[in-house]
Amino acid sequence: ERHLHYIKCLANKLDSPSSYEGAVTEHLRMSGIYWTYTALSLLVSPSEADKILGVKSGPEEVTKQRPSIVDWVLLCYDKESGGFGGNIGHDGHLLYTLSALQILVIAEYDLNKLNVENIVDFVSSLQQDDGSFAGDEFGEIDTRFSYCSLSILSLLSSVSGGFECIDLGKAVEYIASCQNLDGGFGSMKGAESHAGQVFCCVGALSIAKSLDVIRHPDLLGWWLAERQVDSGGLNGRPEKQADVCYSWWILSVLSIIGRLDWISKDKLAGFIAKAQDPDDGGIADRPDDMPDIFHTFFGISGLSLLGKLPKSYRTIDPVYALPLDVVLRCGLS
Ligand code: GRG
Repeated sequence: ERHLHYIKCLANKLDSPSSYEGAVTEHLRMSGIYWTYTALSLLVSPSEADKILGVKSGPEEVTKQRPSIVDWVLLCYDKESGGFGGNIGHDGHLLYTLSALQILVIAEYDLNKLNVENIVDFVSSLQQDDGSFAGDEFGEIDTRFSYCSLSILSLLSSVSGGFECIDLGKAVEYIASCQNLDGGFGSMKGAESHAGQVFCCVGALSIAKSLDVIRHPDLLGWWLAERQVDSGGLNGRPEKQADVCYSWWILSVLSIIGRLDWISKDKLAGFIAKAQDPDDGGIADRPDDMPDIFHTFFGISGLSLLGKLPKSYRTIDPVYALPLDVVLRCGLS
């Protein structure tokens, strides 16, 4: 109930042009909406989530102030690049193209109505000779973008040629080359292992049906399990502070590689519970900090993977970070 209250209040604040929350998240509004919508989708029924946020055509008082979420997402399409931007008028980027598609598939939007060919061209134009992906025309390379590309193409596969437009073998080879001797994966070849990047690499390999290229899955599982610290929380790399968001980045991978029992689930659930705001709802990065929607989403998703939410709630898919029923409806598993 309290998290629902938090999400409703946040949605209203984002509508206010003078709110602090609105100003600091302006550039990544698309992902903010994906986190909000998905978190809400795990707490209430699809129709209630759509009604609360005004996803299709909101309650009258909401539509008067702003377009429905679906219309807003479509307004963020950047014809020039072929991808979606983080806000209206922003350049297309893989990060926001994925968030846009995630919102649209939860909302059951007809993907045939999109400019699918141009989105697919946008993704394939960003693949480099070594199989890696840049996030946009400015060329930053990161395994986050390998994940985004494969997830986008997979979500679009019912209305496109799937992975035909890229060199999938090279994409897999590049991701495999980012695995380190400690078992983890980094943001690029030779970069330090980081739990967020491990999610991107293992998630992408799972989408590519290539989990078999992971060398020493037990070592990877050990590195991930070592991230649990005394408080019960998980950190993203050795000697760093625990943060609720790693509940998602790490649990998703442990779930994908079938080693969810390698950490203490009760201790982690206790850490997430302590990071809740007892008055206003929402979840922070760690106990006694201010809640925000990023940590609220990943905290709720972590609890879902831990099986700590009531049985009647929708569960989250560890690969696509979408409600499982949405992934199944899209024909993906
Ligand atoms: C669909 C869920 C989903 C994701 C899309 C964008 C993306 C793909 C994945 C991001 C993965 C990632 C790199 C997550 C880590 C985010 C984070 C908390 C980074 C903080 O890094 P540092 O170095 O923090 O500031 P530490 O914890 O190492 O001190």
